[in-house]
Amino acid sequence: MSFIRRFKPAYAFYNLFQHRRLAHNATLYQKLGLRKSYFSSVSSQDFAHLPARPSSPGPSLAERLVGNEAFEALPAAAQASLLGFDAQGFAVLPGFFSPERVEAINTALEKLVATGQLKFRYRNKLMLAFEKSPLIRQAAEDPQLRTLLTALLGHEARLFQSINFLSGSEQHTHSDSIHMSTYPLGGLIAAWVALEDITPENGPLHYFPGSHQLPYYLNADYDNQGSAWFIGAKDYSAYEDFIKQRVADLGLKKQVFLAKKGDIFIWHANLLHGGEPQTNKDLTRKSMVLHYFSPDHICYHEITQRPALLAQS
Ligand SMILES: O=C(O)CCC(=O)C(=O)O
Repeated sequence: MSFIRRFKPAYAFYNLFQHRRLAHNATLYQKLGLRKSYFSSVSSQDFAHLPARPSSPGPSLAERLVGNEAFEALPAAAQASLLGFDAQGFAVLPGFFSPERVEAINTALEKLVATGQLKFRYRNKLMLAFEKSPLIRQAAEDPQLRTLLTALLGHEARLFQSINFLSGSEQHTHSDSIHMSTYPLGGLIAAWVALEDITPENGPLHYFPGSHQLPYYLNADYDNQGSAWFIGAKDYSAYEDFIKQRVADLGLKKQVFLAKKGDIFIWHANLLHGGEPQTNKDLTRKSMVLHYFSPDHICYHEITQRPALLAQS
């Protein structure tokens, strides 16, 4: 990584002009007695002296779900999957979005791409489509979905980011917590929506059931903490190699999600997951990942040690 991209004050300078989108963290810093400005660099190192988790766990998952209208309206299979979230680190909601809704999302997205309003970044990612399409925002903020995510998270689930794919992500196994971390840990949840049927050829999502119970592997775990002035110098591949080795050492068993159009796969902040290779490049792999943060948590990007900017409303 280039010298300037590692230089923390360069990020802080940019963030100086982002007060509206960063002020939420400043309030939480104050509560924790951290001497930090809203624009300052932040990473897990800043919280090393604090307890990793809240002392009182709150109501159980079953207490948060059962009796909840959004939960009671679901078929038994989806309910059972949600009730297994704490143990498995994921849940599946089969056919949660209707074919019509999925088609409307695909059409809105195609238009955004065709008109140049949305461009591919980081190879094949279409970021933050919901900021440009009210229809996609409505889907991402679907009240029933958000209620369920809030119950799983145990905190309000507020939409932070969306990523649309038209081809397989082919991302190596990782936990979202290396990219989007929180203090206390675990204040993030993701929903992955199949926008078409997914087959073994078009790069399905993979995941490791129960892996969310592993430690949160952060910068210090692969020796990438950097210094007061610079973020860590290691390439992202060093993190991927570290995770690959953990998966092998622990003998974790991978599963692949062959989704049907409209299915939703929800994952925990620390579930190891990624995208399988797309073996048939003639196919599309349409999907949308939605990340939600709890506003009660400090949200930041661990690798780049930047505070997370709230989505535009
Ligand atoms: O959609 C995929 O293949 C994986 C996406 C992913 O890993 C992520 O967004 O964190």
